[in-house]
Amino acid sequence: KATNNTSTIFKKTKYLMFDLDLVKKVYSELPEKVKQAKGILNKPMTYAEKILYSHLFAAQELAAFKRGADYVDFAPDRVAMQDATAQMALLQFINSGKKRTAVPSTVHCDHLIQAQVEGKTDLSVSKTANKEVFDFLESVSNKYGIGFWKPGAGIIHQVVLENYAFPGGMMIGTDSHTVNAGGLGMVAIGVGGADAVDVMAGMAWELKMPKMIGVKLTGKLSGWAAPKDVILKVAGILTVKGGTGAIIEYFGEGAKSLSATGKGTICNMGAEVGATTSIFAYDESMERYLRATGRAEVADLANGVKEHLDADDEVYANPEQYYDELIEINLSELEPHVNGPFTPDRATPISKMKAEAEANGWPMDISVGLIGSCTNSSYEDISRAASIAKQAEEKGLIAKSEFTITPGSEQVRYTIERDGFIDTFEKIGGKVFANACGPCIGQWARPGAEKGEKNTIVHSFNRNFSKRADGNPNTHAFVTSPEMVTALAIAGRLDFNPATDTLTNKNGEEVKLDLPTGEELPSKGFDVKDPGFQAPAADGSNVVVNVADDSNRLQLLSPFDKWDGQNITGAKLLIKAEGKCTTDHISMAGPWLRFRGHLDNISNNMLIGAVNAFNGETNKVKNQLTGEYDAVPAVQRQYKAEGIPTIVVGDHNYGEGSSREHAAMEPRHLGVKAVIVKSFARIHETNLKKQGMLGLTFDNESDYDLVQEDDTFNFVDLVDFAPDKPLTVELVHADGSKDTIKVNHTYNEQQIEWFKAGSALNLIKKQNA
Ligand code: MIC
Ligand code: SF4
Repeated sequence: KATNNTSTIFKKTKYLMFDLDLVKKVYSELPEKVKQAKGILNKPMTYAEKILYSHLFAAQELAAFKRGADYVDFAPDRVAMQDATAQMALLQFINSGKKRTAVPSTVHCDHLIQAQVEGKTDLSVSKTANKEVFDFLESVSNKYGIGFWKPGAGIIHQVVLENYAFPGGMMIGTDSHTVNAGGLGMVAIGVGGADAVDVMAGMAWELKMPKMIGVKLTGKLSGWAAPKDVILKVAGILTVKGGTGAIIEYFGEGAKSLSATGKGTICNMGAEVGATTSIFAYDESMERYLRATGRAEVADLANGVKEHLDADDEVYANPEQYYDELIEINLSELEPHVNGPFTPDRATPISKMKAEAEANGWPMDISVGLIGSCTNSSYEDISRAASIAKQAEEKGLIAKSEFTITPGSEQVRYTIERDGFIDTFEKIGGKVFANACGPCIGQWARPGAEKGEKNTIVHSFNRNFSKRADGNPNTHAFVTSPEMVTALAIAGRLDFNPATDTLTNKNGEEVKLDLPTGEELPSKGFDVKDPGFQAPAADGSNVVVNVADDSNRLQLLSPFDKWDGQNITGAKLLIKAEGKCTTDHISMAGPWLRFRGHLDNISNNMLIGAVNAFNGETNKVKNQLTGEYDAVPAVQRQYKAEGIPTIVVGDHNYGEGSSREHAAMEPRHLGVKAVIVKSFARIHETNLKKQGMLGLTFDNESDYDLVQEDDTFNFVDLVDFAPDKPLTVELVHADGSKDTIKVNHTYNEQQIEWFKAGSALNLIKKQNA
C-alpha cells in the first residue's frame, strides 16, 4: 500500500525542517547506549526504557534508576508548542537570554481557530481576530530559529506525526496530547511551557523515572471495533488517574496488526488516564507510514537498528516480571465503546448503552456527531467513516444528527478531498471545519449553546469534560471511534448498535449498515499544495519582537518574587474544591484562550469552574475579610491587595487534563502560596513547582475533611523544607480550635531551589548571569 511519490514529499519534508542528521545521530548512538544501560541494569529492558536510557542528559550519570522514585535528567531531541501554550512558553524563553533554541522546535497555530460556519470562512475570521498573537508567535519563531506552522496547517499532533516523529526518538511538547507520537515509536511527553524553555535553552529536562505498564494485545480487531476502542477500554480499566507516573507500553501480535495512525490514536488518549506517555515498538506499520509520509530514509535507518527499537524478548516472554502492571486485551473480543458523559473513563460497550443511558437519563437523541481532531484524523479513520456515510446515501438513509469533520492537517484534508471523501460527507449534510482544534476546545461557536439545553453529542475526540466543546454544562459529550460517530449520527440515537440494529430508510424499508471498510494509507499517496510551513530566518538577531504596552492579549512577564525564607503564616483558605478539578476548571479554555499570552487578564478565570465544597457552587467563595460570597478571582484579588497569602485545597487527581501552565501561573500571580490536595496529575504538579508554588498532598487523605470554610493556615516547618521530609501545617478554625496535619511533597533539591528563587526561570536567569 506504500505510495510512489515519496521522493517529492521527502524534499518537502526536508524543507519543513525535519532534521535527518538528528535521526542518524540518535541511531548511531543507540546500540552502544543500550548496551551500557543493560550492563548497569543487569536485566532485560522494555522499549521505553531503551529510549529513556539513550536520552540521558550529558551530565547525568548512568545508573539503575528506580522507577517511580528517581529524578533523572534527560535530553529530548525536539520540542513542539501549540499557539495557546506557546505564548507563555516563548514569553518565558525570551527571558532566558538565549539567542536560538538548542534543539529543533516548532510552533503550531491550531487552538485559537474557531469553528462556526465552515473551514475557510472560520480560518479567515480567526486570522484577523488573533492577528496580534499569530504575528507575535511568527516573529519569535523567526528570531529564535523555530519552525512556524501557520493557522490552517493543522493540529500540532497530527503535523508532528506526519513530519517529525520517529521511532526511538524522544520529544516534549507543550500540550498533553504530545503523547500521540508514541504511535510512531517515540517517547513523546506533554509538559508545561517552563519545561519547554529548559530544553530550548539547552538545559537538562527532568522527569521522575516512570513506572512501566504493559498492555498485551492479542487477537485482531473485527467488525465495528477500531483502535479507539482499545484506549476506551483501557481508560475504563485504569480510570483517569490510573496511568499517573507511568509509561504504557503496548505489545503483542495484536499491536502489530494495528496501523501506525491507529497506534497514534491509542497513545493520544493515554493522556486521559494520566500516563506520562504511551508507546508501541517499531514495526512494519510504522515503516509503511514513514514511507507514505515521505520519510523513506528514516524507515531505512530505523530498519538498521531494528532490534533496539523494541523491548528485549525476555520482557515479552515474562511481561509480569518486567512491567509494574500488566493488562491483557483480546482484540478479537473487543466491542465498540462509547465513553462518557463528562469523563473519558466512563466506558460503556455499545451493546450496554441502551440500558445505561436509560438508567441515567442521558438524552437519547444525538444532536451532533463530530469526527476528526488530533485523535482521529488519519486517512484510515476518515476512509472508514466515509464508507459508512456512503452507505447512508446508497441505502436511502438521511443522517438524523448534524455532522461535522475536523481534519487534523492540511495534508490529510487535501488528500481526502482529492479522494472524494469530503464529497461523501457533504452528501449526508457534513460540514468541514478548519484544520484546527475548534470544537474540541470550546472554540465551537455552536448556535443555541447559550440556552444551556440538555443534549447529547458524540465525537471522535479525546476529552469530554463538562462545557468543553460548546460551553454548555448540559451538553452530554460521548467519545467513540469515527466510524461509530458516523453510524450514530445517521441513526440519531445513542442506543443504536450498528452491529445488531436496523434503521428505517426513506422508502420505509428496514436496512442495516454494513461493516466499515477503509484504507490504511492512500493508494495514490498523500498530497498537499501548501502545507503551511514557514522556516525561520538563518540569522534572526535583527528580527524585532513587538509586544504593545497596552495590549490585552500579550504581556511581557516580570519575575515572581523569591521566597522570603519565612514560614508562611496567616494564610486564608481561598477555596476547598470538591470532586473533579481539571485544568479546565482551574483555567478554562474556550473564550479565555484569547488571554493565554496575558497573565493578568487570564487570571480573571482562576478556578471559576471549581466546585466549592461548602456550597456545591462554582465561582462563589466566602471572602474571609468581608464575610460576603463572591467570584474566586475577585476574592483572591482582594487578599492580594491586602498582602494576605492564601491556600487552595483540592481533591484527587487535581489538575488532570491539559498541560496549560496558566493553571499554575494564575494562582502564583494572584498570591496563592500553596495547593494542598489528595493527589495531583503529573504535569500540573510539575507546573506548580516550576512557577515557585507549593504543591502538597495530605498525608492522611481524610484530613481534607478537617478543612473548614473560615480556616487560617500556618506552616510550622517550611524553613526546614527538604527532600523526602513532610511538612507540618496548622489549621486554625473560626472557633479558635486547631488541627495540626502532615502534608507530603515530592520536591527534590533542585526543585526546592526553584521554590526559593521564586520560579525555575528565575533560577535559570541567575545561573546564566
Ligand atoms: C487540551 O486538549 O485540553 C489542550 C487545549 O490541547 C491542552 C493544552 C492547552 O490547554 O492549551 C492540553 O491538552 O494540554
Ligand atoms: Fe486540539 Fe483537542 Fe487535540 Fe487538544 S485534544 S490538541 S484541543 S484537537
